[in-house]
Amino acid sequence: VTQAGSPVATELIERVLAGERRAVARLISLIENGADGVEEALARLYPATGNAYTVGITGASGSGKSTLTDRLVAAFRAGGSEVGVIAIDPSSPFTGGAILGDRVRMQGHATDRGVFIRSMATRGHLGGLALATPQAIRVLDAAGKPWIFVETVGVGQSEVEVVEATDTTVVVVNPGWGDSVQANKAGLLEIGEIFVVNKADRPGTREAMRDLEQMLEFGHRGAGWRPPVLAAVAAEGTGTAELREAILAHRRHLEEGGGLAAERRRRAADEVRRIVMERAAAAARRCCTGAAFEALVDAVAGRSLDPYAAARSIEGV
Ligand SMILES: Nc1nc2c(ncn2[C@@H]2O[C@H](COP(=O)(O)OP(=O)(O)O)[C@@H](O)[C@H]2O)c(=O)[nH]1
Ligand SMILES: [Mg+2]
Repeated sequence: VTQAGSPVATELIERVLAGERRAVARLISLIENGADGVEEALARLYPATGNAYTVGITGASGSGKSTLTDRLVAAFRAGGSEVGVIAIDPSSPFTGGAILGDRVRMQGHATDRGVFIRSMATRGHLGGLALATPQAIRVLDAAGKPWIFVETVGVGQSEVEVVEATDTTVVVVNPGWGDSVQANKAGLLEIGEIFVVNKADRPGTREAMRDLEQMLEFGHRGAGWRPPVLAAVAAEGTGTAELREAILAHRRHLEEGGGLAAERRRRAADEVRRIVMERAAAAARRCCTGAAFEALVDAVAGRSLDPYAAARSIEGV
């Protein structure tokens, strides 16, 4: 909290809109920390967003997402596009390890002004990743990055929500039966639009591709799009060009069929719903503390009031 009313300076917004790296980094930090004034800042950026195309990259930890993302960044840069990358790391408040790992792996682009790479934790942000990521994406979008990659850390529910908020979702698995089964269990087969069997230098790649194809026969929900299953050796850059082509093809598919606008509208509904639910939950948490609340609990515990009557008596619930 700084000045009353407008903790995020107008100047910072203007610098973000001008594509200034330090301003972009600063605003993402404010989002990450759930700082006051972020909502207002985002409201001012919002009209300048919607131009970026977003790609989510998910899969188990260690499957090669960062390595693959790094190669993709190079491929898109070679195609002339500026690129933004957000690497989500929910565990970083405790370890910081994954952030360092991503930075090291992506440092090939450290001196390229056309690339903005940012690791993001979500400490302090109510609603967590699912609410913070779209905001961070918008900052890069408003700053003029036409391609934005979002790399998740693992395959939990919040990662699924994160990649669901992107235009194209890439799911990375490794050779071997277990990975595809895990991806299936995590709900990734339903949301993936492109599948990559990375570490194809290892045995079992063809089997993994075939298993995936079979599971996808009845697992995918996207109308008119058959998710391709690709092989890659990210460590050597093999398969990157094919992955870029697949991303471009999926984008064309969405744009030509009117699906992109419909998808984004659906996501807008999801996001508003999520914000409303988060607000309601926060309001409920506030109501359930303090002396008046404790008195109600006493009454319920003493059997003079039933729990539903107690809940009804709390204002706003
Ligand atoms: N053998 C092999 N190793 C790879 C390949 N791609 C990435 N790796 C290695 O797998 C490890 C995890 O990679 P990383 O990109 O950090 O995975 P992430 O946790 O999914 O982001 C690193 O040691 C990489 O060097 C690959 O194609 N083949
Ligand atoms: Mg990674």
